[in-house]
Amino acid sequence: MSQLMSGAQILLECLTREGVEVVFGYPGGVTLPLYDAMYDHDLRHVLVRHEENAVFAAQGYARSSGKVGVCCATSGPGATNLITGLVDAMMDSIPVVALTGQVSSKLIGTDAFQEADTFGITRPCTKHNYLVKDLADLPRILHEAFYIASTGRPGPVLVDIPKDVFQGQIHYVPVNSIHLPGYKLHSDGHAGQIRRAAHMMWEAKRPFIYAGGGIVNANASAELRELVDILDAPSVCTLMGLGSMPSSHPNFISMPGMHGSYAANMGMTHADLLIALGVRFDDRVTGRLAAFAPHAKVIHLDVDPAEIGKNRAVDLPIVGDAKKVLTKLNKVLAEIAPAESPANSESRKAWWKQIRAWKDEHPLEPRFSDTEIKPQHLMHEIDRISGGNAIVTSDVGQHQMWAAQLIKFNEPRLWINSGGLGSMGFGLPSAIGAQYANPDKLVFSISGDGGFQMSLPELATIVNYALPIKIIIMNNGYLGMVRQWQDLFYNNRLSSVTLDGFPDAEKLAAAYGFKGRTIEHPSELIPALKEAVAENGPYLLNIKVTPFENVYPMVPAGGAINEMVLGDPTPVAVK
Ligand SMILES: Cc1ncc(C[n+]2csc(CCOP(=O)(O)OP(=O)(O)O)c2C)c(N)n1
Repeated sequence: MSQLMSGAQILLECLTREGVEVVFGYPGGVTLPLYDAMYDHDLRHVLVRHEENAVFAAQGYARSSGKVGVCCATSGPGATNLITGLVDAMMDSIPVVALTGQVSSKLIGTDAFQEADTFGITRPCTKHNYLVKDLADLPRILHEAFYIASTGRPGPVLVDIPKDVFQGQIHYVPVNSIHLPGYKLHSDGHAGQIRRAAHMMWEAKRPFIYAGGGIVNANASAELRELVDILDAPSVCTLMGLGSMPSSHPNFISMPGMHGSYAANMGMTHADLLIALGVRFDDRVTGRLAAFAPHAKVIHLDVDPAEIGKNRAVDLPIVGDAKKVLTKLNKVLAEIAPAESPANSESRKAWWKQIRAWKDEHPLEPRFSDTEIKPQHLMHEIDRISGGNAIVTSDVGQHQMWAAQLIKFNEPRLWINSGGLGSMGFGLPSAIGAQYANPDKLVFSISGDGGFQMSLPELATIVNYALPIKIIIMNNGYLGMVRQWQDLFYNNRLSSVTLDGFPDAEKLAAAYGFKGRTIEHPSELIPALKEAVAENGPYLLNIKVTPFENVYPMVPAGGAINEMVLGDPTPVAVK
């Protein structure tokens, strides 16, 4: 028997049916009916301090758990504050459902108080969006939103709900099936192409696996590892894919690209077969596209057909879900495995010898000093204390690149950062979502002194919800990554990159009711990290590091990825 319910109650019922545990949000005038309904409901709502952080927190929840993250904002400024986070989720293919309030239906188009065209504004920055015009459509739309956000190539879906839709009442009839004839999922992969790919993989002399965030999204890490083991091929993971190969795996090389390792970039450049899995040939990885992997045939597996050939022409496309396709591929590879393993062939042996030589020539290593804390030293110690098992969220800048280079991950979904959009302010709120999804895990939030100050108000949220996040500020006194570019490409004319006036961390944390401190000597680093980890609650550790350290290797913008600056200002072009 159907029940008479308000739109707000129906929304909460649909969220419950979708298995939603928590919504990150901020209320306002038009969402009052929703928040009133929440008063009597079990659904947890985390009140953040800015809507942008609601969507970042929802992303942290989604990225660390694989479930859909949910955020909520009021109309007008509440909704527009979500934009950066939505674009961010779109760029990194993160499943998020954003619920926004809208002015009452009859006021739409009248420039009503706090009216913004959320539907129009968010059209290009969501996978799909809806404006609910009729309460009867609300349950269907909500379930479709979750389905679209989480299937195929994941992404953000926004549902804009006018106030009268929240307030209206209807007999609620649960929606049990989804019918979207225009939304086609390509999941299985073409059997012929999979077979052809398997042959190419066995025939290659210098195969190289290039795995990305698509592997994480598809929960296909185990299948990726199996593929790597079958082929005994070297493998890199992009910034978005880190963790999908355990960092300790002998075939794992590191991250490729602008701040990737020498061996990763040289491997890409000299491979004769690039096995691209859930990647999008991002310019930060490829460098100058015309010079990228010039000797390689390319196999490209992606769930989104629009990615095939977008940046790099491919020799063999496979459109499908990475988990399903890799399962089939691994089976075919085993079936057609040559009697004489190619791993023993002279060319494969020579390939591995070369890769190892590149690794040894320029390894990614921490740097140390007796007098100053080197940023790399900091990441090295975080790595040691986390043992590859902690969740590490990062902000954007130099610290992000050093963390990606030097912190190891045993599993996917531990490394959480804004890859595509590169949104400063992401680190702290995404840690909130990640800690919420993983209450028993150790969570480090690493930010620069710049990015931290973009999301600093969330310290209150962290305290309110007793989240024991270890907040690490890599404080170099500068907008470090911008300073680095001004140093290297603008004659060190440092323009508006100095961050004076950073607050006393101990007092700042104390003002919010928890512990914090500042350290600046290398001898303090390990004890301070241990103290932070031992603390029951959150801890704010402000770490003053060498101010003028640059991230290397570095491929200058527009350069080929084998033209790395390896710590010396002169580019080293390697054949
Ligand atoms: C919202 C936003 N604004 C500006 C930038 C451009 N930007 C990229 S890195 C960076 C500097 C970051 O400085 P900080 O947070 O101190 O980190 P560091 O590079 O020193 O590690 C800036 C300004 C950005 N990525 N995001």
